[in-house]
Amino acid sequence: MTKSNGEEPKVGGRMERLQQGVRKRTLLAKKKVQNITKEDVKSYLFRNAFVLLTVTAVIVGTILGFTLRPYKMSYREVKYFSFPGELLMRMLQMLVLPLIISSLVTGMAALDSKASGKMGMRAVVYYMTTTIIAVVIGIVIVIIIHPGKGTKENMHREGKIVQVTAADAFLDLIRNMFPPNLVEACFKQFKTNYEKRSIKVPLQSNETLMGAVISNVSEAMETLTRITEELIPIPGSVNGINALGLVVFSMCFGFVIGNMKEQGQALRDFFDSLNEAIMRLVAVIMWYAPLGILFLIAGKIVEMEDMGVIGGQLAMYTVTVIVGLLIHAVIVLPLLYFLVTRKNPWVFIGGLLQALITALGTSSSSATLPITFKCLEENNGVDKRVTRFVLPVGATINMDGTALYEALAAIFIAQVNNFELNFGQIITISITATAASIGAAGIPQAGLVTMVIVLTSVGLPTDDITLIIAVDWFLDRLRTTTNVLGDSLGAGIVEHLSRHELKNRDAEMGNSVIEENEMKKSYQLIAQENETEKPTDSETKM
Ligand code: 7O9
Repeated sequence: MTKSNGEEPKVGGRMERLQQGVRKRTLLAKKKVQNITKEDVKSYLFRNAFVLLTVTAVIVGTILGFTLRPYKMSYREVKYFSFPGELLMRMLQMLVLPLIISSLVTGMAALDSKASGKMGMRAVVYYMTTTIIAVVIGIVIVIIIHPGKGTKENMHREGKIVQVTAADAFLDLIRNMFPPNLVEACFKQFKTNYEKRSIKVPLQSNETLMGAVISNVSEAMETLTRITEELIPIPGSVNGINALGLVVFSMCFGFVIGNMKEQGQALRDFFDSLNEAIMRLVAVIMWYAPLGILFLIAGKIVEMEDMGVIGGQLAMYTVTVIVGLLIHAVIVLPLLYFLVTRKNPWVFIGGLLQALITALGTSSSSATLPITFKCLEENNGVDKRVTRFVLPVGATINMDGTALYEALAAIFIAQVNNFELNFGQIITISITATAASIGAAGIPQAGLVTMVIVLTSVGLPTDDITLIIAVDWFLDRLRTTTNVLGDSLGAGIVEHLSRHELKNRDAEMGNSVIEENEMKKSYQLIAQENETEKPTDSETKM
């Protein structure tokens, strides 16, 4: 600053007042630090009660599980024991359906087409980037560590594999995007089934008989009577929410009522209110979550098979997956968040702790969705218009952990088979793994099915999936946690990138969530200041 205050009295005065304000706030903060009262500690504990309780639940659950293991409970007893955990799953899943519909409809309706288009583009670019990075990490890690030493003779096998046709799975995915019956879409997915049919090969025309191909009569007779067996695709369905169909419908519906001016107001209010009500129910369920998580984890530990079956290669494979997921979740995603927003990713992740632990306990990112919403909106203050729009879509199509896992598993299976993969095949695996993670929610009975598709794409034996099923339940939990983290950081990043559009929209509508929060904060501050000291002359003039 070269100019003196005297030259620009107006600006200087304003600056001074601003600095005074800042000084006063720092003083206030310092005072607070100096005398931490019992109330302060209490309120801190209360605010963090959920997180503390949840972390305790994980620890207690693990200890309880390992203490009960030696008693060798029967299957029935284990099921009774994990009952409180089962209840948590049911409660969470109960909320998913109304939650995704109401949040997507209001999320879309709250934005004009330009803003939602831009936000959608950003989200999709984020999803693609992180998924591709995840796949690359998976491939690089499995090639470096090389857990499959080229024998599978004495490896434990478990489970059975269904064969699927990639083309039919893909068509099912597209079909599921357009459910013919919305009510049915809430609990069923379309799935192509197969039926064996014996069919006589019909003779096309006289030409065949007389043609050069069939030269004598006996051969012609044989052709006439030949019966072939053919697998015929027939329409069928499996139980489970058709997330893709509901997401597509809700987005279109929200978009339409967003453009309906006054006529759409009733619907907008309805879905807004529905969303609010569901979030209140989530708050209630969150109190039960630690207990449920405790029993989910303890139950799983009691239930799991002896670790004896996990031989050298499978143990190495497990370690490889853990390392890959850790690199993605602890280094890549936080770094990406930092690079884009320039904010501390660990503060953000700290706010998500409960969602991450719930993901670990439930091994389902869709069941965790209600908690993810709550954590992002309340602990991290992410704008509701962003979470409502980005989180359901992320839960449906953005699965970094799954993509990393599928690519890594495919190459592991190639390694145990001594199957040399060339560069082209590795690229094929990356593409199919990415596609599988995006489409998983739309493919009936995904999970193993997508794995089969990835393996078939490069001609690997699908039966070898049975080699890795023994550890899948455990790795699934870690994948799910990575998926939830990816979705949540995505919401933070998209909010940061869309902050200008959101602000502009606020200025138009005057109903901002951010502004509301900021207003509340400044009111609180003013109230505090008034409490602690009487305003000085210079302040009253302001
Ligand atoms: C993992 F948006 C929602 F909430 F409605 C929604 C509902 C259902 C979103 C997704 C789904 C869904 O069916 N998802 C799904 C995910 C279906 C099959 C497989 C998977 C992959 O699951 C992950 C994995 O196994 O790697 C993981 N368990 O993120 O939940």
